[in-house]
Amino acid sequence: MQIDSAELRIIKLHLLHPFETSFGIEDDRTIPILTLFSQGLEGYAEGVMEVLPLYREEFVAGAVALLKDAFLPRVIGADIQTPQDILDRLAIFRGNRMAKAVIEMAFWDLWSKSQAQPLFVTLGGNRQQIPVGVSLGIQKSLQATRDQVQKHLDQGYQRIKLKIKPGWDTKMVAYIRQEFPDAVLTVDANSCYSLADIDLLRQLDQYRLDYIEQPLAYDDIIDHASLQNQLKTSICLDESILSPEDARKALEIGAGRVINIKVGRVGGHLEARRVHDIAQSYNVPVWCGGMLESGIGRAHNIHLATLPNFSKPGDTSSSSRYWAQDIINEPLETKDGFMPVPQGPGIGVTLNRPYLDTLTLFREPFRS
Ligand code: OSB
Ligand code: MG
Repeated sequence: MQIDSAELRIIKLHLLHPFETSFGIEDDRTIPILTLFSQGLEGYAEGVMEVLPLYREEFVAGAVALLKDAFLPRVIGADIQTPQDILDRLAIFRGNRMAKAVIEMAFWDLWSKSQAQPLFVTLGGNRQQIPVGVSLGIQKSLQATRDQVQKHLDQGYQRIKLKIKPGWDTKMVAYIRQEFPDAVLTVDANSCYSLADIDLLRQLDQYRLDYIEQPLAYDDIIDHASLQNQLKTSICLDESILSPEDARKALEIGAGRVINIKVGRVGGHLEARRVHDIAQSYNVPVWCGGMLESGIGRAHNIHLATLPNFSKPGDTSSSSRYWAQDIINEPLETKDGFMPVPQGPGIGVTLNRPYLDTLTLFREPFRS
């Protein structure tokens, strides 16, 4: 397919509730949204990088500069046959996988639409709905945390992930486990501990957590392997895994027993599927992570999570948990702990353009 043109926007969307993690509090998201145009069809994707490099190194202004000055000019006007062609055209540039993913994912949407197939079919998935959990940010009190857990269990969410940070960890987890003896619970540290915290991390072993997500440094696998050897609870890697090679090396040395796959973090659907396959070859389950996406990124995540080794509930919870109004026309809402997979062509959701325009901070068209 010839990529005729593109449009890059940056939008700002306010979160219904501030989201606190060990690296900070987010009140809104600033999201690059890319549309690729070909033969009257449109493919959409969003960037998952944060405004500042608080999660990994990538950040919105850097990604937008790369997309405008380096990545889009290599794709617009080109004849692209497969998603691999996009990766090949960008391969001379190192890293920056979140920025690359924006183009790669928009192409998957376009490509699936050109075949009149939903994205999950093009990707090779075969589920009509996927199991969903919820990621709860750090709350103001133990009571507020308990109320949030209760509310989301009542809504059917199949796993509750609690964000932790130093001073908000073992006591909180002990309390929540005591209040909810049967819930599937996990914690996510977002890299706020080191091996010097081994005593604290070992205490977490007694709460029957399904896994501990990214306890140690964002760029580490060696210390995670050492920690995994000293814990009963599985470690789940998030930030540390940027590529299929990262996944292979981490699993080879035993740095964890679960992987959180974020399609943006690893550079798009093709690379996400490769991470999925490598994990499967090690008998390691994966689940689909989230980055507080709008409906565009959320729909992409849902399609990806139909692949068979996504065997744990993902962070693909209802759009209405995040936004008073989403930028898409279709609802993306869980029912009884499952998210239905959109059945239309491509990602199966359409843009609410008038609303999108009111959120747009920047907009630039690209032609060959
Ligand atoms: O570590 O999984 C994470 C949000 C922003 C940055 C990092 C993470 C998260 C979440 C939220 O946990 C997942 C979601 O609900 O989209
Ligand atoms: Mg995480």
